[in-house]
Amino acid sequence: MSTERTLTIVKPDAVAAHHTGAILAHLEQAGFRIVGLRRLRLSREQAEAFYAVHRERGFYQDLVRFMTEGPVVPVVLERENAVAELRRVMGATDPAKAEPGTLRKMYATSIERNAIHGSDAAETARQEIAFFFAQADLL
Ligand code: FUP
Repeated sequence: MSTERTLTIVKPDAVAAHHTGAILAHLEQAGFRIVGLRRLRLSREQAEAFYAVHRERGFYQDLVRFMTEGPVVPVVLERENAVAELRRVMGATDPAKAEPGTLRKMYATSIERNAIHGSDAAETARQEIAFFFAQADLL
């Protein structure tokens, strides 16, 4: 398995609860290298575009409202098998179904306010990384 990159976002709930540092420390200890990091507040248009795949779903407008309620911390992570490994340490979308020790089990409070995003496939990761970062800023 070769080195791979993926995108995580510390979501507004976890940033507001001061969990950014703990989440990043957990990811570094899990073998991820941080190769890009920003802190920003998404506009409604940006959040709609980022989650466009879900635009027909009933939860879409609530999700957009949540993702724009405060700052987020998008981070590009690198390690072997990064996409699958991030999904594993992040845990299930619904914290009630997440395994003990996963980030969502520890920090999410609902299926919507679930603390952290992780790309779901290599191609999605490439698109999501380009959404937030210029190639030259990934070191
Ligand atoms: P995940 O890849 O685990 O983040 O999950 P999805 O791509 O299925 O969903 C993306 C985001 O939509 C979730 F992180 C939270 C939100 N969501 C809801 O708010 N309600 C749902 O029923 C499903 C997803």
